[in-house]
Amino acid sequence: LIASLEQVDQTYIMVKPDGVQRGLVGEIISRFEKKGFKLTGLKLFQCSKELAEEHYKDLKQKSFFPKLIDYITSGPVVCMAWEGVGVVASARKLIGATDPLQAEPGTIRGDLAVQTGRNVVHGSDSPENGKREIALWFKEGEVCDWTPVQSPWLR
Ligand code: RTP
Repeated sequence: LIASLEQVDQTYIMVKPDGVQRGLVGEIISRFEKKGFKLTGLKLFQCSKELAEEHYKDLKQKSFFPKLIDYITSGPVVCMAWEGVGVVASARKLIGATDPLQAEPGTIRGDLAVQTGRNVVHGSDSPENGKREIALWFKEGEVCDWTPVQSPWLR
């Protein structure tokens, strides 16, 4: 009916171990669903130290890196791939600032988190990193491309 002229992107969203432990998985998934994005990958997963280090390799020199790796590997995470127009930037807005103290109310971190080191969710920071991170966290065949039967207004 209506073809979108905008670029469709993919982003990697992850509920971090604190989000899983606190029972926030459904709430977090719900925010992306309600916004109008399409879920293309989803799994509960205990990640290795090696995978966490690869994911956060750009932060290797930071003083908080060892603490970050301990945090991310401390329990299962929920890995998600989401698709949609402008999904990378839009997801970052829904998530809110890295430091929950700076995150606006209405954002996931603004509503649900208190500390930077326990900020419940991750979202890719560029379309390139979205693709890279989805390939890193999901095996071939785990990401599912499907066509919604309704709602040409959103997708
Ligand atoms: P994310 O990758 O998790 O979506 O976070 P981000 O882009 O908002 O933030 P980034 O600077 O890439 O940092 C990645 C994660 O590292 C932890 N962190 N701890 N000072 C600290 O203790 C500190 N700074 C960052 C956070 O969990 C942050 O989300």
